[in-house]
Amino acid sequence: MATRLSDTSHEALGLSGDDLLSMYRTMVTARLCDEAAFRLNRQGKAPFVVPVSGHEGCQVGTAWALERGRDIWLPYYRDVAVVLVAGMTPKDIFLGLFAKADDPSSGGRQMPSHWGSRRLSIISHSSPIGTQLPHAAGIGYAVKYRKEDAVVACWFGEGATSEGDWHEGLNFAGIHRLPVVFVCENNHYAISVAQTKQMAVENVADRAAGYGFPGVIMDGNDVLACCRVMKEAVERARAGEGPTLIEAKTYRFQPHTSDDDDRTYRTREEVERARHNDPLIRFAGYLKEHGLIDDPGLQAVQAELKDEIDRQIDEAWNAPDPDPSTLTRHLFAEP
Ligand SMILES: Cc1ncc(C[n+]2csc(CCOP(=O)(O)OP(=O)(O)O)c2C)c(N)n1
Ligand SMILES: [Mg+2]
Repeated sequence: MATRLSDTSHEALGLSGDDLLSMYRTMVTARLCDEAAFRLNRQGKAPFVVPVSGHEGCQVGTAWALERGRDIWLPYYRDVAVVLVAGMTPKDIFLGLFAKADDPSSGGRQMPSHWGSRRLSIISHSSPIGTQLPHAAGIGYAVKYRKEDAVVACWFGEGATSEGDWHEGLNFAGIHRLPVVFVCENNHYAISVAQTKQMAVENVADRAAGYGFPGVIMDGNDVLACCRVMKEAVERARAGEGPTLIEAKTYRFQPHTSDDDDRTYRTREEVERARHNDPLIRFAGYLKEHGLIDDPGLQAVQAELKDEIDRQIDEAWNAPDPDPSTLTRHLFAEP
């Protein structure tokens, strides 16, 4: 597909030029974290990497519509850019990757990419796919019951929508008109299983009708389109009008994880074609078109962020490991 500029204007979304540059920087940060994590994996320093590359547009676009300190975030393992918007730093991400004592998600106990932070209202998820959906519905129920001022957002892949948990979560949210936004990042694969082998419908969003609330499809590589759709869904939730299911059509550029060989189930030509629709390149085009940055400016952002991320990675690498005497903490009652 040809590179195409966003047809959603930032002015219409209430976003300033500075907001756009921050969004772009967050997307670049996520991409650079991926590249660094893969390098560290090949050096034997990072055991298991879950890449984000390709999903930065839909992750930053949707997460940007939430408010830190007010809303509740239930990301899944691929959501590096979502947790950056929620307030995690690259250092936090690499503390988790290296299983260090100060890993905010679990003190080095969970697998990498199982994000969690009480301080940032990020709810930790389990490895079984789709378990965060009933959690999101339950938290949405609590928010509504206690008349709290929060919207709950829950991200997942299209593969998760084959799980019973997914359907139960949406059904419950629809019945009780809960303030939850369900965000599907549809990259058309669940590891090696193509979408056509996962479901007999073309759009995940069509399934929302079965639960009595709207489903919206969006171009997941257009960060501003994602932001617009998410803002509308968040407003609906805040106004007490119930949940929305939104579906971002996107693509992952890397294998499923550092343990996957994607050459066994998709052609290099397919991946190359998808790269022509890279959300970073498209957003850079939008920024240039609006006079917010030029090519040297883009290169400077890239270089500055790379230095900063490398510095934070060094800090994370040199941080202390968990104390072995705490091995059984959170598992057994302690005297
Ligand atoms: C219940 C369950 N079944 C299988 C797995 C193995 N598994 C891990 S990730 C994954 C693919 C999920 O695909 P999708 O939801 O589309 O997200 P994506 O990784 O494509 O972003 C699978 C099958 C699992 N973790 N849990
Ligand atoms: Mg998928």
